[in-house]
This record gives sequence, C-alpha cells and structure tokens, in this order.
Amino acid sequence: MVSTFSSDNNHYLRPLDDNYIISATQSTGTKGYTLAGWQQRYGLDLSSKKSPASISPYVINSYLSSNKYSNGDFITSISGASCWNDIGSCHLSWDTTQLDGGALKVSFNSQIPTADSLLTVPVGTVSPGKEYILKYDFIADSNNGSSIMIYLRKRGSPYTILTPKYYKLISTSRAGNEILFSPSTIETDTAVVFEISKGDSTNNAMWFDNIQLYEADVTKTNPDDYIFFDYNPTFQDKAITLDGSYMDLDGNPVSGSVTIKPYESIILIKD
Ligand SMILES: [Ca+2]
Repeated sequence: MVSTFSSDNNHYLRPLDDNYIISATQSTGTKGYTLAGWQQRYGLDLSSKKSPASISPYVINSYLSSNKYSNGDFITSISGASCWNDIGSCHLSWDTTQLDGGALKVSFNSQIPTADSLLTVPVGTVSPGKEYILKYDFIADSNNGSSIMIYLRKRGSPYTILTPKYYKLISTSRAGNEILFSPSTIETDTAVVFEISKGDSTNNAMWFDNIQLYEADVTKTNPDDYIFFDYNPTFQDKAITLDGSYMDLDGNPVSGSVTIKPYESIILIKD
C-alpha cells in the first residue's frame, strides 16, 4: 500500500483535536497518528499541513467530584492499576525514576503480543448526561510516532465501551494530557482504559502519574462558531462578507469581503 500511496500537500484540519489525524492499519495492528507522527513513522505527507490554529474543545467551569481514582498519584503503591495482554508480557511496577515521586511504570519484554495491551484503573460509577475530565502525566523511553488510545469501559465482562476512543501521543518528553469523556450509558464499575497497540507493546517502558478523573461542569465548544465553510455551485463568482477576523489554512489573516470562484469552496478559522 505504501508504494502506491503518493498523496502529499494535504491540509488536515482538525483544530479541536489534532491528536488523531490518520488511522493506519498494518501487521502490528491499527494505530492512530498525529500528522507529525505519521510523517515520522512513514515519511509520507511531508509537505502536508495541520490546522494553523487550535481551538479548545471545551471550557471547564468547575469540578463536581473528588478524584475518582484516589491512588492516581502513586505515592506509595500502584494499587488498583492492572494491565493485560494475551501473552502476559505487560508488566506493572511502582517506580520513582520518572515523573513525580512514585509513578506507575508499564514495561514490556521482547515478545510481541497478538492483541493490544490494556492498562486499566478503576473509577467507579459514571452516568450519561454527565461530563468527566481525565488528566494524567506521561513519559515513555521510546517513540515511533504512534499514540495510545484512551476510553471508558465496563471493568468486567462484557467490557462494554462507554465513550469514543481518544488518541494521545507516546512522547519521550513529559506530557500533561487531558480528555473530556461523555459516557453513553450508566455503569457502576467503570475503568479508564489506556490501550497500547501490540506494535508498541514490546521492548519499551512508559510511565503514568497524577491520573485523575473528575465529574465536571463544562461548556463544549460549538465548531460552527469558529470554522467558516462556504462553497459556490454556480458559474459566477460568489461574493461573501465575513462577520469578523479569520485566517486561511496557511494562517494568513482574512477579513471583510471574499470571492469564491465558480465550483470552489472556502474554509476559514476564526482568528
Ligand atoms: Ca506520583
């Protein structure tokens, strides 16, 4: 597939979540990539661009609970955390060499499992109609551009998945990560799952610390308030007047009146 794929000079416009640009399926499983990770791993799309601006997908107004994983700072132990893969090569330990005075270390041997590795921590009850903020700090000792998938699911059988899967880069520099979850159903015994691709579950180590899940009052962003899209399905130029200051996909400022040529379209981001 790679030998016939020559696409380049694309714009990957996901200003509300730049962490998941491309899904790549290979012999070691399906992985989500940022554009930079995709470029690093496959050397493709080297002239392509991501969004010239980021838009915060939500605003946290207040927290409505205590940390639903009370051992998330791993001060003296890794109590509650567990990890599974089909060959038993996902090893957890309490470690003080990275992050903040006691962290959860996940390490693997040289065997490659045939299923992804699932790191889980218990967080109790979640309910639909409520919003939850996950925060955690992360570092890894190696990085090939790929990401971890993170989501909520029922802790025991049938392991019902309660949210979409969100992607966060496997980074070798310390990263503070944050995700908003809006679960689809009520579940009284929920786990946060950090799913590590089987291709990343070999010969490496990762550290997690300060894992926190809070119920929160949040205001979600309406993308239509920040992204302008219009098109011209006619043979004549179409003149439009913008209602504020925008930028084009290269980050150049655009305001006032704009002309869309016949059978062309325009995408702008609020400046
Ligand atoms: Ca700690």
